Amino acid sequence: QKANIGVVGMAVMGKNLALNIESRGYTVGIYNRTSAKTEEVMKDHSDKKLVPSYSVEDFVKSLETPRRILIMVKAGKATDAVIDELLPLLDKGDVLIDGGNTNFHDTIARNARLDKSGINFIGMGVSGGELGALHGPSLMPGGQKSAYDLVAPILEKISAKAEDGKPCVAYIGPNGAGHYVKMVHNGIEYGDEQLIDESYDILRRVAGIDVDELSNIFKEWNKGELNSYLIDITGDILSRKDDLGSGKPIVDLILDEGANKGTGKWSSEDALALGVPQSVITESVYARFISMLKDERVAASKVLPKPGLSVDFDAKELVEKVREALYFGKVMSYAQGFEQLRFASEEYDWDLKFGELAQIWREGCIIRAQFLQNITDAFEKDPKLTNLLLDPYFTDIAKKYQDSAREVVAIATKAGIPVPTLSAAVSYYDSYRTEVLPANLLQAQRDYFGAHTYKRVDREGTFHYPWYKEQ
Ligand code: NBP
Repeated sequence: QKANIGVVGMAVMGKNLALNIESRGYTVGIYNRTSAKTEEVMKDHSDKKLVPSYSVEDFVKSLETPRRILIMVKAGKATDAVIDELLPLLDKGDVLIDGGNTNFHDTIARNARLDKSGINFIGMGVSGGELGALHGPSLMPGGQKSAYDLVAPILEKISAKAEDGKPCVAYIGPNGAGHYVKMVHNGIEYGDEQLIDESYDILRRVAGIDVDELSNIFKEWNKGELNSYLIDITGDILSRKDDLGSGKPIVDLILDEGANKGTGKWSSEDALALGVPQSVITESVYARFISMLKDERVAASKVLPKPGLSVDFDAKELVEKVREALYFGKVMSYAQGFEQLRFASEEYDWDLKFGELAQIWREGCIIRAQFLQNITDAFEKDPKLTNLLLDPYFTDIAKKYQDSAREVVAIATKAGIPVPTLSAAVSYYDSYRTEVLPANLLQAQRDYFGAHTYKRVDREGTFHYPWYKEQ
């Protein structure tokens, strides 16, 4: 019997996705460059409908046509190596799916290149880590719509299901759209994490709340409007003690150097390329970068003076204010993320369905959260909504929580606790709601030193001021 679909790459993600697909009643062909990995999978899962191959030729022969092949290898050169090996063996109409964390520019180029040979290429964002891959990830596939239709039944079965039973997968758009949306998802994930980390830092270092109590606070927050996977795991993390036996909270023994694999940075890079403000996510990328300068920070901590201001607050009230500030920050971050998606949809001609994107993030992925439903609702009410903040639900959050956000940023700033994303959120809100920004002075400066010209508020046209003429 031929396999219904093949998976290349038997590292953790490929193996778990293959097992997930098999568990939904499909026969799955599997292949890995290093045969030992395939053998190991077969040894551990001999009872499953898996068809192992130990050469690319046999793998391609093992699949029913049109062939559907999911590539789950390290993004970059490995993906190209796999495509180059497969390509001569494929037929027109076959579908390749790249489920790696691939840069969307690469996906656009691969889609165009393969399209010339009649091979369909889907770039698919996969979120939810290894457990998501096994039990139900959130999937963001982009490429030829006809190719998506060939794989949709499988993807719908293996994806996570939201509370209303809807699968967390949808056709995102042509060529690189799926990987782009996954990239912005990851950027939003960076923002969410940093906003939570700053909230923890303020409550711990300014309010002096201990780790056990902080765990309870996050668990409590998770019962309300902040309900989300990341708040949930934060409550759990803060309750955990050293697994090596010191009795200390594990968080106190983990080195404060925030690593990254690049997707948050890509998201910021493209926001810059598109000219769209995305300061909360970008500050979260910078926060990781500055955390990596551990030796410099340790040295500077001994030299650079602390602030000399006193801070006045009620600890109990501060907890609630930080909760409100965190939610405010999250709303600003998503407003920026969706604005970036709107700009990208226009620039790359993708026709993204914003409400649907929030819908498929409701389960399976790292940013899954109750409040995504509010985003879906907002775009369902008004598919042309320019900024989430203009939807009444989000305008109301801003109205209710902006003062807490301001106070928390002020307290943290006075106390010398860095709050790059919370303060970026407040600044973004204030910039976005300001009718006249000081860009009038900026335009004057540019015109002064570079004759760059400016527009006037009272008449049409382009003007240059005689700056060097005495008045
Ligand atoms: P890795 O990213 O660690 O990649 C290992 C796989 O790539 C192995 O199967 C390896 O084969 C194969 N490979 C390499 Br490396 N170079 C190759 C080449 N030149 N030709 C053929 N195969 C090659 O695996 P992973 O952690 O399972 O992730 C797979 C993809 O999924 C990545 O793009 C990752 O970014 C993405 N992703 C990961 C997560 C997660 O939570 N880990 C979540 C979402 C997406 P070998 O055994 O022969 O070395």
